[in-house]
Amino acid sequence: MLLRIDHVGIACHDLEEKIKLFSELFELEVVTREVNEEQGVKEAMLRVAGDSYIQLLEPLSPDSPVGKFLAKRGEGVHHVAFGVGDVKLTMDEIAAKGVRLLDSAPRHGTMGSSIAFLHPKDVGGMLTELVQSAKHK
Ligand code: MC0
Repeated sequence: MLLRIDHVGIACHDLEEKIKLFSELFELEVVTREVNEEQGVKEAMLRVAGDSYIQLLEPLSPDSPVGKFLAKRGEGVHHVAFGVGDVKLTMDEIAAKGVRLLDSAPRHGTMGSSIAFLHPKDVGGMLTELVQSAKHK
């Protein structure tokens, strides 16, 4: 079902500061910077290897998912995203196992991907994202 760890999403207050930290510390290339209004984030993807990334997330507002997370828990790992071949199919397979989906249909994700989130309370406390990359569409 899962093809790879696509990315680890990290919530931060200052995107540029954390881009500097992660790119210098781990010698990572910044592949893209995007604003996703629907998800309420400004973000950057830093390639670790192949199609695996660190995703840095700064909220666009305090009442967005990442804004609320920062207020409650502070900076740190926000979610883990797994690559899948067909996000809709995987959503259906996972829903059939009784796990709550946070999206009823795939949404627009970074780098032209299609994404869906699973409720953290049903996945051992880990906010989980399914990612169908643009090249698998
Ligand atoms: C909340 N909880 C988490 C969590 N956020 N647990 C683990 N990891 C997180 N990130 C826990 C809370 O502590 C709480 O537990 C329970 O889940 C419900 O949280 P809440 O605070 O009552 O509810 P909300 O309103 O903050 O909603 C949380 C929820 C929401 C996960 C449902 O953030 C959501 O729908 N997220 C999916 C969308 C998203 O995160 N988008 C931003 C990344 P207790 O025990 O206190 O009840 S966008 C992205 O990443 C895109 C750009 C991409 O990759 O392409």
